[in-house]
Amino acid sequence: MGVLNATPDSFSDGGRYLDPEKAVRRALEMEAEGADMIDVGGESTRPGAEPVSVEEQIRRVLPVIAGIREHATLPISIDTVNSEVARAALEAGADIVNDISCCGDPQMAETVARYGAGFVIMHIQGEPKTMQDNPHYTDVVEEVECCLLRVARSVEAAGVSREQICLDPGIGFGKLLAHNLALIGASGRFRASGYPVLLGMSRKSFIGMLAGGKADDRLEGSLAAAVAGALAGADVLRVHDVAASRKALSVADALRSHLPFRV
Ligand code: HH2
Repeated sequence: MGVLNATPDSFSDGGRYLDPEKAVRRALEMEAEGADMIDVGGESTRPGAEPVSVEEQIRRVLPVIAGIREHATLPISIDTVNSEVARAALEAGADIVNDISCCGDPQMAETVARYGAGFVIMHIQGEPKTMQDNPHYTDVVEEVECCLLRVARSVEAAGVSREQICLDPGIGFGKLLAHNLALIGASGRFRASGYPVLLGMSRKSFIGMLAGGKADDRLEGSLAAAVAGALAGADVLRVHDVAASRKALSVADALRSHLPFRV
Protein backbone atom coordinates (compact mmCIF):
# COMPACT_ATOMS: atom_id res chain seq x y z
CA MET A 1 0.00 0.00 0.00
CA GLY A 2 1.58 3.25 -1.17
CA VAL A 3 1.11 6.34 1.03
CA LEU A 4 -0.14 9.53 -0.59
CA ASN A 5 -0.90 12.42 1.75
CA ALA A 6 -2.67 15.43 0.22
CA THR A 7 -1.84 17.41 3.36
CA PRO A 8 0.41 20.36 4.21
CA ASP A 9 1.67 18.79 7.45
CA SER A 10 2.06 14.98 7.28
CA PHE A 11 5.16 13.92 9.16
CA SER A 12 7.00 12.69 6.11
CA ASP A 13 5.45 13.71 2.76
CA GLY A 14 3.49 16.74 4.06
CA GLY A 15 3.21 19.58 1.51
CA ARG A 16 4.61 17.57 -1.41
CA TYR A 17 1.30 16.44 -2.91
CA LEU A 18 -1.09 19.31 -2.23
CA ASP A 19 -1.37 19.94 -5.98
CA PRO A 20 -3.79 17.23 -7.23
CA GLU A 21 -1.87 16.81 -10.49
CA LYS A 22 1.35 16.11 -8.61
CA ALA A 23 -0.50 13.73 -6.29
CA VAL A 24 -2.02 11.75 -9.17
CA ARG A 25 1.39 11.57 -10.86
CA ARG A 26 2.90 10.20 -7.63
CA ALA A 27 0.10 7.61 -7.35
CA LEU A 28 0.74 6.38 -10.89
CA GLU A 29 4.46 6.32 -10.18
CA MET A 30 3.84 4.18 -7.09
CA GLU A 31 1.68 1.83 -9.16
CA ALA A 32 4.54 1.49 -11.67
CA GLU A 33 6.91 0.82 -8.75
CA GLY A 34 4.74 -2.12 -7.65
CA ALA A 35 2.12 -0.75 -5.27
CA ASP A 36 -1.01 -2.94 -5.12
CA MET A 37 -3.12 -0.09 -3.73
CA ILE A 38 -2.83 3.60 -2.89
CA ASP A 39 -3.88 5.14 0.42
CA VAL A 40 -4.99 8.77 -0.02
CA GLY A 41 -5.29 10.98 3.07
CA GLY A 42 -6.33 14.59 3.62
CA GLU A 43 -5.66 14.79 7.36
CA SER A 44 -2.38 14.22 9.18
CA THR A 45 -2.62 11.92 12.19
CA ARG A 46 0.94 12.40 13.40
CA PRO A 47 1.30 12.84 17.17
CA GLY A 48 0.03 16.30 18.13
CA ALA A 49 -1.96 16.85 14.92
CA GLU A 50 -5.18 18.88 15.03
CA PRO A 51 -8.31 17.52 13.31
CA VAL A 52 -9.09 18.82 9.80
CA SER A 53 -12.69 19.69 8.86
CA VAL A 54 -14.71 17.32 6.70
CA GLU A 55 -15.05 19.99 3.99
CA GLU A 56 -11.30 20.60 3.84
CA GLN A 57 -10.48 16.87 3.72
CA ILE A 58 -12.96 16.41 0.88
CA ARG A 59 -11.51 19.41 -0.96
CA ARG A 60 -8.03 17.89 -0.67
CA VAL A 61 -8.70 14.26 -1.53
CA LEU A 62 -11.55 14.23 -4.05
CA PRO A 63 -9.64 15.53 -7.11
CA VAL A 64 -6.81 13.14 -6.26
CA ILE A 65 -9.07 10.09 -6.04
CA ALA A 66 -10.99 11.04 -9.18
CA GLY A 67 -7.71 11.68 -11.01
CA ILE A 68 -6.21 8.33 -10.03
CA ARG A 69 -9.43 6.55 -10.98
CA GLU A 70 -9.36 8.19 -14.39
CA HIS A 71 -5.95 6.68 -15.15
CA ALA A 72 -5.71 3.48 -13.13
CA THR A 73 -7.79 0.56 -11.88
CA LEU A 74 -5.78 -0.33 -8.77
CA PRO A 75 -7.65 -0.15 -5.46
CA ILE A 76 -7.69 3.24 -3.75
CA SER A 77 -8.17 3.59 -0.04
CA ILE A 78 -9.30 6.74 1.73
CA ASP A 79 -7.47 7.43 4.99
CA THR A 80 -10.13 9.13 7.11
CA VAL A 81 -11.96 8.85 10.41
CA ASN A 82 -15.06 10.68 9.09
CA SER A 83 -17.93 8.81 7.45
CA GLU A 84 -18.83 11.87 5.34
CA VAL A 85 -15.32 11.99 3.87
CA ALA A 86 -15.45 8.22 3.34
CA ARG A 87 -18.78 8.50 1.52
CA ALA A 88 -17.52 11.28 -0.79
CA ALA A 89 -14.35 9.30 -1.52
CA LEU A 90 -16.24 6.07 -2.24
CA GLU A 91 -18.55 8.00 -4.59
CA ALA A 92 -15.46 9.37 -6.38
CA GLY A 93 -14.05 5.88 -6.95
CA ALA A 94 -12.29 4.76 -3.76
CA ASP A 95 -12.62 1.09 -2.82
CA ILE A 96 -11.39 0.87 0.77
CA VAL A 97 -11.82 2.93 3.94
CA ASN A 98 -8.73 3.14 6.13
CA ASP A 99 -9.92 4.31 9.54
CA ILE A 100 -7.25 5.07 12.13
CA SER A 101 -9.87 5.82 14.82
CA CYS A 102 -10.89 2.15 15.21
CA CYS A 103 -14.33 3.03 13.88
CA GLY A 104 -15.01 6.00 16.15
CA ASP A 105 -17.63 7.57 13.84
CA PRO A 106 -20.96 5.83 14.55
CA GLN A 107 -21.96 6.13 10.86
CA MET A 108 -18.75 4.63 9.49
CA ALA A 109 -19.61 0.91 9.54
CA GLU A 110 -22.94 1.52 7.85
CA THR A 111 -21.29 3.67 5.17
CA VAL A 112 -18.66 1.02 4.47
CA ALA A 113 -21.36 -1.67 4.34
CA ARG A 114 -23.55 0.32 1.96
CA TYR A 115 -20.73 0.66 -0.58
CA GLY A 116 -19.41 -2.89 -0.10
CA ALA A 117 -16.01 -1.29 0.52
CA GLY A 118 -12.94 -2.78 2.16
CA PHE A 119 -12.40 -1.64 5.75
CA VAL A 120 -9.08 -1.27 7.56
CA ILE A 121 -9.80 -1.14 11.29
CA MET A 122 -6.80 0.31 13.12
CA HIS A 123 -6.20 0.30 16.86
CA ILE A 124 -5.44 3.60 18.58
CA GLN A 125 -5.16 4.48 22.25
CA GLY A 126 -6.43 8.04 22.74
CA GLU A 127 -6.45 10.49 19.84
CA PRO A 128 -3.64 11.88 17.67
CA LYS A 129 -3.34 15.16 19.57
CA THR A 130 -2.43 13.48 22.87
CA MET A 131 -1.91 9.77 22.11
CA GLN A 132 1.84 9.77 22.81
CA ASP A 133 1.54 11.57 26.16
CA ASN A 134 1.29 8.46 28.32
CA PRO A 135 0.44 5.24 26.46
CA HIS A 136 -0.29 2.47 28.93
CA TYR A 137 -1.04 -1.24 28.62
CA THR A 138 -0.83 -4.26 30.92
CA ASP A 139 -0.56 -6.71 28.01
CA VAL A 140 -0.39 -4.73 24.79
CA VAL A 141 -0.86 -7.65 22.38
CA GLU A 142 -3.83 -9.06 24.28
CA GLU A 143 -5.50 -5.65 24.68
CA VAL A 144 -5.02 -4.59 21.05
CA GLU A 145 -6.24 -7.95 19.76
CA CYS A 146 -9.27 -7.89 22.03
CA CYS A 147 -10.21 -4.37 20.94
CA LEU A 148 -9.75 -5.06 17.20
CA LEU A 149 -11.82 -8.25 17.34
CA ARG A 150 -14.58 -6.55 19.31
CA VAL A 151 -14.79 -3.73 16.75
CA ALA A 152 -14.61 -6.21 13.84
CA ARG A 153 -17.57 -8.10 15.27
CA SER A 154 -19.55 -4.91 15.75
CA VAL A 155 -18.94 -3.69 12.18
CA GLU A 156 -19.94 -7.12 10.89
CA ALA A 157 -23.17 -6.77 12.87
CA ALA A 158 -23.67 -3.43 11.05
CA GLY A 159 -23.46 -5.23 7.69
CA VAL A 160 -19.77 -5.18 6.70
CA SER A 161 -18.83 -8.64 5.45
CA ARG A 162 -15.97 -10.46 7.12
CA GLU A 163 -13.98 -10.70 3.86
CA GLN A 164 -13.93 -6.90 3.59
CA ILE A 165 -12.15 -6.38 6.93
CA CYS A 166 -8.43 -5.95 7.58
CA LEU A 167 -6.93 -5.38 11.04
CA ASP A 168 -4.08 -3.04 11.93
CA PRO A 169 -2.49 -2.82 15.40
CA GLY A 170 -1.74 0.89 14.82
CA ILE A 171 2.03 1.20 15.09
CA GLY A 172 2.87 4.54 16.76
CA PHE A 173 -0.73 5.34 17.66
CA GLY A 174 -0.61 5.56 21.46
CA LYS A 175 2.33 3.15 21.66
CA LEU A 176 5.82 3.24 23.15
CA LEU A 177 8.77 1.57 21.41
CA ALA A 178 8.33 -1.73 23.30
CA HIS A 179 4.61 -1.78 22.44
CA ASN A 180 5.35 -1.27 18.73
CA LEU A 181 7.91 -4.08 18.69
CA ALA A 182 5.62 -6.52 20.50
CA LEU A 183 2.74 -5.73 18.12
CA ILE A 184 4.82 -6.13 14.96
CA GLY A 185 6.03 -9.48 16.30
CA ALA A 186 2.44 -10.52 17.03
CA SER A 187 1.27 -10.07 13.40
CA GLY A 188 0.92 -13.84 12.98
CA ARG A 189 -1.25 -14.07 16.08
CA PHE A 190 -3.54 -11.31 14.78
CA ARG A 191 -3.69 -13.04 11.41
CA ALA A 192 -4.67 -16.30 13.08
CA SER A 193 -7.91 -14.58 14.07
CA GLY A 194 -8.94 -14.98 10.43
CA TYR A 195 -8.52 -11.39 9.20
CA PRO A 196 -5.67 -10.08 7.05
CA VAL A 197 -3.25 -7.79 8.88
CA LEU A 198 -1.91 -4.40 7.78
CA LEU A 199 1.17 -2.73 9.30
CA GLY A 200 2.08 0.95 8.86
CA MET A 201 5.68 1.37 10.02
CA SER A 202 7.26 3.35 7.20
CA ARG A 203 9.56 6.18 8.40
CA LYS A 204 7.89 6.25 11.83
CA SER A 205 9.59 7.55 14.93
CA PHE A 206 10.24 4.11 16.45
CA ILE A 207 12.58 3.53 13.49
CA GLY A 208 14.34 6.80 14.31
CA MET A 209 14.68 5.62 17.93
CA LEU A 210 16.34 2.38 16.83
CA ALA A 211 18.43 3.53 13.88
CA GLY A 212 18.56 7.34 14.09
CA GLY A 213 17.60 9.78 11.35
CA LYS A 214 14.73 12.14 10.65
CA ALA A 215 11.57 10.93 8.84
CA ASP A 216 13.09 11.26 5.34
CA ASP A 217 16.24 9.45 6.41
CA ARG A 218 14.71 6.22 7.70
CA LEU A 219 14.65 4.11 4.55
CA GLU A 220 16.90 1.27 5.71
CA GLY A 221 15.10 0.93 9.03
CA SER A 222 11.73 1.03 7.27
CA LEU A 223 12.80 -1.76 4.91
CA ALA A 224 14.02 -3.88 7.83
CA ALA A 225 10.69 -3.34 9.58
CA ALA A 226 8.71 -4.18 6.42
CA VAL A 227 10.63 -7.43 5.95
CA ALA A 228 10.32 -8.38 9.62
CA GLY A 229 6.61 -7.52 9.59
CA ALA A 230 5.97 -9.57 6.45
CA LEU A 231 7.85 -12.57 7.84
CA ALA A 232 5.98 -12.21 11.13
CA GLY A 233 2.69 -12.56 9.25
CA ALA A 234 1.52 -9.15 7.98
CA ASP A 235 -0.35 -9.21 4.65
CA VAL A 236 -0.23 -5.51 3.73
CA LEU A 237 2.60 -3.03 4.36
CA ARG A 238 1.74 0.66 4.19
CA VAL A 239 4.88 2.36 2.84
CA HIS A 240 6.20 5.63 1.42
CA ASP A 241 9.11 4.02 -0.47
CA VAL A 242 7.29 1.64 -2.77
CA ALA A 243 10.07 0.65 -5.19
CA ALA A 244 12.58 -0.13 -2.44
CA SER A 245 9.98 -1.93 -0.31
CA ARG A 246 8.87 -4.04 -3.27
CA LYS A 247 12.46 -5.18 -3.84
CA ALA A 248 13.07 -5.96 -0.17
CA LEU A 249 9.78 -7.86 0.10
CA SER A 250 10.53 -9.92 -3.03
CA VAL A 251 13.67 -11.23 -1.37
CA ALA A 252 11.87 -11.84 1.92
CA ASP A 253 9.09 -13.73 0.12
CA ALA A 254 11.56 -15.96 -1.70
CA LEU A 255 13.27 -16.77 1.59
CA ARG A 256 10.08 -17.30 3.55
CA SER A 257 9.63 -21.01 2.90
CA HIS A 258 13.33 -21.71 3.65
CA LEU A 259 13.46 -20.11 7.05
CA PRO A 260 13.61 -22.28 10.18
CA PHE A 261 10.41 -20.77 11.53
CA ARG A 262 6.90 -20.47 10.11
CA VAL A 263 4.20 -18.02 11.07
N1 HH2 B 1 -0.20 5.51 9.82
C1 HH2 B 1 -0.40 6.78 9.39
C2 HH2 B 1 -1.56 7.13 8.71
N2 HH2 B 1 -2.49 6.21 8.40
N3 HH2 B 1 -3.26 3.98 8.50
C3 HH2 B 1 -3.09 2.73 8.91
N4 HH2 B 1 -4.02 1.80 8.62
N5 HH2 B 1 -1.99 2.34 9.62
C4 HH2 B 1 -1.00 3.21 9.94
O1 HH2 B 1 -0.03 2.80 10.61
C5 HH2 B 1 -1.14 4.57 9.53
C6 HH2 B 1 -2.31 4.93 8.80
C7 HH2 B 1 0.64 7.82 9.70
O2 HH2 B 1 1.53 7.97 8.65
P1 HH2 B 1 1.48 9.10 7.50
O3 HH2 B 1 0.23 9.02 6.69
O4 HH2 B 1 2.71 8.96 6.70
O5 HH2 B 1 1.57 10.47 8.26
P2 HH2 B 1 0.46 11.54 8.71
O6 HH2 B 1 -0.48 10.86 9.64
O7 HH2 B 1 1.29 12.60 9.37
O8 HH2 B 1 -0.26 12.03 7.47
